[in-house]
Amino acid sequence: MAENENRIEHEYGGSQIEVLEGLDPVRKRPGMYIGSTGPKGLHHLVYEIVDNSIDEALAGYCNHIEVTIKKGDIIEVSDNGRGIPVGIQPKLGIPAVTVVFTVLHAGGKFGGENSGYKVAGGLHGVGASVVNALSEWLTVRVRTGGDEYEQTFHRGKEDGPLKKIGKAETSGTTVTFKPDPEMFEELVYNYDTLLTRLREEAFLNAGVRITLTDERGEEPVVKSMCYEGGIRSFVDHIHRRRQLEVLHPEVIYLKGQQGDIIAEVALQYNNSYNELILSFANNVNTPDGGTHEEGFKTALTRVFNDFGREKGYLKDKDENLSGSDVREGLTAVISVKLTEAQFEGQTKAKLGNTEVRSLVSGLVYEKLKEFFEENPGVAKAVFEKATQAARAREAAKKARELVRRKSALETSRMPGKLADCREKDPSKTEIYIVEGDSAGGSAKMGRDSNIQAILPLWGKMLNVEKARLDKVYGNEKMMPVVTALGCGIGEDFDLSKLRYHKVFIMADADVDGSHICTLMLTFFFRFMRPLIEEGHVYIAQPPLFKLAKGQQVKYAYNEAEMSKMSAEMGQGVKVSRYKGLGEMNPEQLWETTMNPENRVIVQISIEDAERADETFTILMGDKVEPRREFIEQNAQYANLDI
Ligand code: TSJ
Repeated sequence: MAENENRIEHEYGGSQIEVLEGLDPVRKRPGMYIGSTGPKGLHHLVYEIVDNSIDEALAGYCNHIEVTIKKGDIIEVSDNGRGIPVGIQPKLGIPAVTVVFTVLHAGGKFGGENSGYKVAGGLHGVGASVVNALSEWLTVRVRTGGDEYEQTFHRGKEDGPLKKIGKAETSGTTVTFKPDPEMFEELVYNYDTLLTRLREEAFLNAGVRITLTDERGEEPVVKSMCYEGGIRSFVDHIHRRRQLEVLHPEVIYLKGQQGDIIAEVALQYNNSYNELILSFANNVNTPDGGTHEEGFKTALTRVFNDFGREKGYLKDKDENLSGSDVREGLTAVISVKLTEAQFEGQTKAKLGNTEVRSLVSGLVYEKLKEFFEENPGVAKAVFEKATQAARAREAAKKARELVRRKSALETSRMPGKLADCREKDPSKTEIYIVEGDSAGGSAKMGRDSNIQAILPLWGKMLNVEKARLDKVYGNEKMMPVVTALGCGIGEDFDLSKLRYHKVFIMADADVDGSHICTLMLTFFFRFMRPLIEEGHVYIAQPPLFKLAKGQQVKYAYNEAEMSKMSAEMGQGVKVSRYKGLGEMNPEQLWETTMNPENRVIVQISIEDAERADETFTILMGDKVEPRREFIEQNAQYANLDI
């Protein structure tokens, strides 16, 4: 029997027979183990390896993790921990390190009781063997007990046994791997994606230094991150990056422990109208929240109301502040660490452990109340903010009722500029939201009026950043969008009333156009989030170039495509660049951008919208200098992504 195979006992026909199982299942169904074989899965490989070093750091034996993207998109992860044990694992009779890389789900188990406090673990928590199975080749080097060891693998199978290769002055583990082109659709790593995730890890693990190096260009790009303030620095970072003005100078930090659960909360208020709560369980983001977030929210509302009544901020006649009132302008990071995290929901993005709810709510109630007692100035500022939010909420309710009454009288009239489609079944219809009347005109003439509706936008854009719900109700640019979509906004939002299941934003492929896209996405993100979450929002991609040669006409959507096409078409090809949608005649617009048969569209994910929201905040910020710097740094993003 091969050494790298895993023996699993199965009951079969009353007698026990032994079934051999290696890493083949991983290569047969990679999606089961890493979620996808697209870019997400590719990046997930890195996190799986890094998580092991994070565990070592949490156990208290490692404080530096280096991640390098080498030429050819080869990844190297190195730490200064104790080194993966190289001793023979009694049950399988091979070195523990070999077990880690060749046996499914073996990660961390060999350490027994002394293996330390293991909490890291990605969405799938499957570890090094899965990365090994999905790598064309992988090398592990371990420095421990004064010696250096090495073992190499190809597609999950060892090339030979673990070898001693020399002496070592220090201890640690280095893993180098090349993702297998047979397994992944895309093999190129995105520096920013890795940087964002690793920075998050650095925030969540205070004091651990994480260095990311990109060696693919001419000069290496190095970013080293270490935050002594942990999640406090995280909140501070978010406020700085978004240029938000804070209502109190210090980030409020609360920490508590109960049994083997550790909970940390960092929060600070800013003068915007948005709430941003990021929650993590064992360093894994939980975008759908769960018990830690619930505990936090309940306690926050209770602190405001109890403390507000005690101090007279809330009078007897006043109603209680609502959850959304006390979270307006709040940025919070919640991080819990526990041995047996239960992730729930279809995407495992929600924490389920009930004991966490009471720990977090108790912690926040006690400690935040105490903080407000000791810092009356801060308490006053945040109470004023929450009270104003409550007033705005009342105003929005009135505005909404006004709109409702009006539309009841007018039998919910559609906006005058909407060119509706004939089909009434929303699952078959599309709406194109188009900036500018001239492009709108072409779109109206070029569309398939059976299923495609066109809504031209006009007038001055609503400053989404400064607008609460009540402002949206009176806005002449955004209300037609709200009316045409038919599903309301904010708490009123009802996706079942959506009048078109595909919502396209169509704008010029230039800086202004990308700005419009960003604005619209931000609007949807803030006021109609489920629309994006359920995948109804798309961006139409008009071509950038037209190539003509005699009767032959082709369109290209980027420079590279244009060069390639131009070469293919040979001599005498005339290339023209479209400056805007308005330059296209209706037939061209239909053919290149709106015809479902051959158009190029981009479906917007919640992450895209979140990024737009962040970009937007920076673009609309009051301070001019950082804005220019941001645009310069993100010029590529502005042109390509939106
Ligand atoms: F697993 C892995 F290969 F993916 C990997 C593990 C990759 C990298 C880059 C680092 C590590 C790793 C593992 N770093 N540090 C450790 N530590 C242990 O495995 C270890 C060492 C000693 C003991 C002990 O009880 O003495 C226990 C453990 C779990």
